[in-house]
Amino acid sequence: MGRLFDFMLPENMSPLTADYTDGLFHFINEASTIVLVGITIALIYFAIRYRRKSSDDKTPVITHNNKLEITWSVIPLFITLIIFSWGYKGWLNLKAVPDDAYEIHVTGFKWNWAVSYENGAQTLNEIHVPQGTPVKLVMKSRDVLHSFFVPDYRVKQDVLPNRYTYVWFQAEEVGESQVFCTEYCGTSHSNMLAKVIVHEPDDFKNWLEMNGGAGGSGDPVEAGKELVNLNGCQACHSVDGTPGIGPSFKGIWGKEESLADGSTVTVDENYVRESILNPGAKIVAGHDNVMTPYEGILSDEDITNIIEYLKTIE
Ligand code: HEC
Ligand SMILES: [Cu+2]
Repeated sequence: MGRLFDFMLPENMSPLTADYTDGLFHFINEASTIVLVGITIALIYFAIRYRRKSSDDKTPVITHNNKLEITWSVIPLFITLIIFSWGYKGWLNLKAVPDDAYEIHVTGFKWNWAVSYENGAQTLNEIHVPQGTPVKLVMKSRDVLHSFFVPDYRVKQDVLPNRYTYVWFQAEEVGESQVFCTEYCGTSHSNMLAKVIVHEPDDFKNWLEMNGGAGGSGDPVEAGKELVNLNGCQACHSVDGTPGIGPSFKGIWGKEESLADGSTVTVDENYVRESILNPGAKIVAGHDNVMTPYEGILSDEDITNIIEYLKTIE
């Protein structure tokens, strides 16, 4: 059923988490509208009824009115208590993850969302979930504070380094919902976007099986390319020469790179390795030190594969 303020909300795609929030949202807005209309009518009525009618009209001295003052204190107190207990119940509901929830791990980092599934499947900026199933996202950050927000599900939660946080939802319809980062986290914060992609449960199983088990093609260039895609390097590095937050990978191999301290360095295996594991060690001129170190995230073999891939980007 339509309500007055429906136009302010995106469609509710996860009633189990959204219903409390929406109910309270509508209550606050509708109650405020009633109060606004009531006050406006009273204001106009009093202005006309008690306007100055002749030059010797005198305003009587009124000190106070106990009944009136108690009334206008107690009624708002009750309204506030209703809003508080409603909000508190909704918050408890968001914190109480159903026992049978399906778990997916999400890592936020500048400026991507990396996602991993029970069988080792990985995606970047896409969270694949089964329809009609409670899903729990276990989240952490690799660098600064981020915040995970899906308006369609009415869930939002800070994502922190060195600590796990979580959200849950149950998407009832097959389709896609937008994810935003809602904690300012640097230059490309507004591009830190992802999609939740909802599959029918059987389709989800198939999708998971097809994507499980890390890439077995055995080709280092292909493996390197996949690593670059899955690790979000492209949020900052283009492969076609387009300038970005970081230098483009196009033609990078073997070139003389100018550094911020005025020196130069040849882009070779060791320089790339250091740039990935400890990006702050040598800063490329014209760029800021904003790359999050991949120490502990990419293995030696991963880096070797990435290097083989970089060599091919001409
Ligand atoms: C948050 C943005 C960001 C992400 C994500 C990122 N980088 Fe960087 N990267 C930079 C910036 C900025 C620089 C230049 C400043 C510096 O030297 O640290 C840089 C420098 C580099 C360099 C040196 C480039 C040169 O021309 O000298 C390499 C190599 C590199 N990054 C590789 C990677 C790889 C591989 C990934 C993914 C695994 C990655 N980066 C992810 C921002 C990023
Ligand atoms: Cu962010």
